[in-house]
Amino acid sequence: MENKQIAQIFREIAKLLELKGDNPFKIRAYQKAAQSIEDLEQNIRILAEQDKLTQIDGIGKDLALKIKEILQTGKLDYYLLLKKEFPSGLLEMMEIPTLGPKTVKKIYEKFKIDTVEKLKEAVLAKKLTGIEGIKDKTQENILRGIELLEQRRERIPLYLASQIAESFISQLNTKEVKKIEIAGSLRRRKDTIRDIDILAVSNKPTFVIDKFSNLPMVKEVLSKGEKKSSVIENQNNMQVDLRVIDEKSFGSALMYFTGSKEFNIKLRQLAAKKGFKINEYGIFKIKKDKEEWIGGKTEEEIFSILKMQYIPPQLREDRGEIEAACNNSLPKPITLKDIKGDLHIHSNYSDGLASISQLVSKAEEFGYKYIAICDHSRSLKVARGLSEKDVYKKLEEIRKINKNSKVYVLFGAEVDIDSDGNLDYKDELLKEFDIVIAAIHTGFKQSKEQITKRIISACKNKYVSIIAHPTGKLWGVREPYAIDLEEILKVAYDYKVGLEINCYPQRLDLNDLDAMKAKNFKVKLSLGTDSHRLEHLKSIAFGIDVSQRAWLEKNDILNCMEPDELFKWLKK
Ligand code: DGT
Ligand code: CA
Repeated sequence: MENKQIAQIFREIAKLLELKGDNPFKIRAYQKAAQSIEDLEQNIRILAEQDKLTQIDGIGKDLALKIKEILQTGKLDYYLLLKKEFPSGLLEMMEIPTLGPKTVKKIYEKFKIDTVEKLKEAVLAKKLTGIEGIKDKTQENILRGIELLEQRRERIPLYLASQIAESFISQLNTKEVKKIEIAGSLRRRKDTIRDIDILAVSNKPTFVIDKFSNLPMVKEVLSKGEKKSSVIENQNNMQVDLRVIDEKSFGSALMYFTGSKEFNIKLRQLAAKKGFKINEYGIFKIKKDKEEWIGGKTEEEIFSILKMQYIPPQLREDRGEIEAACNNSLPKPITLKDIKGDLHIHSNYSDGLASISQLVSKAEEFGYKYIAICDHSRSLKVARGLSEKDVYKKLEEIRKINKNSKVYVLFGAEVDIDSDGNLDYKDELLKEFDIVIAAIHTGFKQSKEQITKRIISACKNKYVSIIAHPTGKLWGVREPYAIDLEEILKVAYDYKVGLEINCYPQRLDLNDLDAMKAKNFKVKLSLGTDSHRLEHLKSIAFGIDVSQRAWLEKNDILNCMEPDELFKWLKK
């Protein structure tokens, strides 16, 4: 937790310095330090005690002192003073994706607007006029940005909700608690989560409920009874519910609160047809004038009484899984063991931080047989896209590494599709790569027809193997751009192009439903973490979640192929 708090303070300092119009290098230093601290796998307090803070990437003497001050006193004077210079609402206004710090400052100085709510009112009333740089179009953009921010408050992405849930569970998992499990959409591994549902078994329910309601990360208690409590946590203002359940009913409660609601309704109907009743307390046999409790301790027991296969939580959406479970034909879910490699990684040749050999060592830990290093192409200057010359330099290094590496490195590129549908490298260069993934990084506002056409023309290039993050969605920052997925899937099938399930936690793109569509069009899916740091490789787990929810099996996924098979497929 301390790592997170310190990272958050540094992030806010960076924002406040931006508001002040301070030195960009200083701002960048705070952002970089925040990221490094967030990615640390060790507790920062331990590093501080060993006097090793300056070994962290981006932490110099000054920042090390500031970290020590926070660890020793719980606060940072520099930050508190900086905060006093501006109303607190301005920081929140800066969270609006379309709004830069300069505009926030101008709006504040001219209109005294200092909260997101006041800003929304002003934009809706078209009152935000007379500022240089704010035109009608910008007002529309601000409104769209506010809507994105509101959505961001409503549903939280899976990775953040998981982190929050884990921190609750780790603090509650004491000797008084016999069992504790996550339920709800988080257990189903949906890509966004509204609230977190936790179930526990304990002989001391009041003790557990009290402990939960008083945890340090609880900002507000919404309600508190003997066996149930609802709170708001302080990191993302998420609601977290805890219910203490009788052991005898734990399976049925877990099933009920895992949902989905649609799944529950359908299963209840099926049970009724077979002469049973199910609810959160158990499964009951219906007899003439009474009902008899016959089970509910585990979910397995309930499925078995209903004579059906166990349905993994990821599938419980009423998309045909109940029927399949009755016919013994559920898909066989893939696991990390089935993944033979990661097909979308950035190295320090472009905007990644790790070198190719560091990435290879990390890939060994995952048991991978191959990885594809797909750095950005020429035109994407913000991401340090590679010139032709650098491409060849990279090829040389990869050849050397492959001479004695357990993990085979595929020489790859993430090639930009420009606004007319042309690729950023010429065919003569594209043919050199083992794997080319093509992606859109600009012109998001084009019409559905235009964007679809761009992607289709990339599919038709014979060197393109995969379309990366096909809808461009970036949680809280950008809505998906409009595409005609079915048209793209038809062409992708004809030209033997795979579509990516980008596993980057803010993306998850394609999502479950779109990946399911791809499967129905017999188009292969490719799991890529889009890693820019070593720590990102573990995001493959989120791609596995999407695959499971999409009913994918091993032969639908490119990275479940053995190396030889994959190389053959890539040659088309
Ligand atoms: P969300 O919106 O991300 O929190 O999604 P869930 O699925 O976690 O929904 P939530 O938290 O409202 O409820 C948790 C589970 O409780 C839900 O998946 C199924 C069950 N549940 C809630 N309301 C009902 C209901 O009215 N009928 C039935 N059968 N089940 C319900
Ligand atoms: Ca929920």
